[in-house]
Amino acid sequence: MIIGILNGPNLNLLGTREPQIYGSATLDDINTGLAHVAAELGVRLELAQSNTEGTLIDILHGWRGVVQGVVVNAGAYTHTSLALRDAFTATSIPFVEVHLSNVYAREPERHHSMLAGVAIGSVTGLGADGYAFALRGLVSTLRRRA
Ligand code: CA2
Repeated sequence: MIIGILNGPNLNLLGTREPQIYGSATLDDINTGLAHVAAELGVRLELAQSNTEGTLIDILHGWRGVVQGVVVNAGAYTHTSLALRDAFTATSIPFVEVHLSNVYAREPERHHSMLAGVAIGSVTGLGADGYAFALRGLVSTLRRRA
């Protein structure tokens, strides 16, 4: 099984600013942790990050028939991008949404997710650990469905 890990805008800068909101782990740290979990679960990972909405959509299109599921932190596009939601539904790739911060404890404009309604589930507010929880939950859901 191959799982895509998709990160959106500004997440390439993790660990450099606002550690009180996003923690001190860099995206590389998160991906290294995920590689250990993937090895334990016996799955392979495809890693991608982009600051551009269209590129995130192109990445998803390219993953059709390649990955069996996606863990996504779409950053601020979570709250705005109908196009990204359409890309998930158009590709039929099952996914789990993850957020480092508890978006529901933040500004109202972060309370709505364009993706949550078509996701398997969401993990929010558990910091970098949330990615590992999302990966475990995604893989176990896909295996149960198979
Ligand atoms: O909590 C999350 O994971 C978010 O997806 C992060 C997004 C934010 O727009 C969402 O509402 C919640 C922002 C990512 C910004 O990343 C930074 C990285 C380094 C320094 C500052 C911000």
